[in-house]
Amino acid sequence: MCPGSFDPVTYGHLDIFRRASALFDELVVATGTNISKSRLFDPDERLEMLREACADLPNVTVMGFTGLIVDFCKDIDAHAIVKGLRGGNDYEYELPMAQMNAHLTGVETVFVPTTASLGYVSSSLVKEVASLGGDISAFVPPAVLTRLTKKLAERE
Ligand code: COD
Repeated sequence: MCPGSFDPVTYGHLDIFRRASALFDELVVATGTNISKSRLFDPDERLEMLREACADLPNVTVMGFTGLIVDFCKDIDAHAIVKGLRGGNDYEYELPMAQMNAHLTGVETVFVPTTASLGYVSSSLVKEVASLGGDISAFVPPAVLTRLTKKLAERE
């Protein structure tokens, strides 16, 4: 399973889903809540955007989860967690989580390196650039761009 906040999903995430879906028979993309980050989209909106974005990946299922990631893995019988790595900061952040999750249930974490041209893309930067009027059409699918533009306009 490939977990994240996906607030919103970007082409960086989608690149990881596409490549992970080629490595495994089945991939569950799961949107959860990162308690240390503030959210723009609610869980249902993030699910809808993910489902639209993954529609052309036949072995990918999109789900939401709450609570511990390892418990969700048990519930759906997932034996590996897939995470994208953009660089050293991601590694420093992800390594202890991978080790904690392995300690808790033995589930393995597989790290997939970002595609170089997408290594600077993050949901946070996309939201910041969009909120200040910048063009983010290169970083998110058109349906996400539409929702993000609407959401930011509602907030003004
Ligand atoms: N290229 C490649 N990978 C990328 C890119 C990119 N451009 N952008 C993001 N990624 C990767 C990230 O490195 C991450 O692996 C993944 O995509 C998701 O990113 P985000 O930012 O959407 O998601 P996070 O990091 O906020 O999600 C965190 C979780 C919700 C997965 C985490 O908080 C969690 O597991 N929560 C459940 C509670 C739990 O079990 N806690 C204990 C953990 S030990």
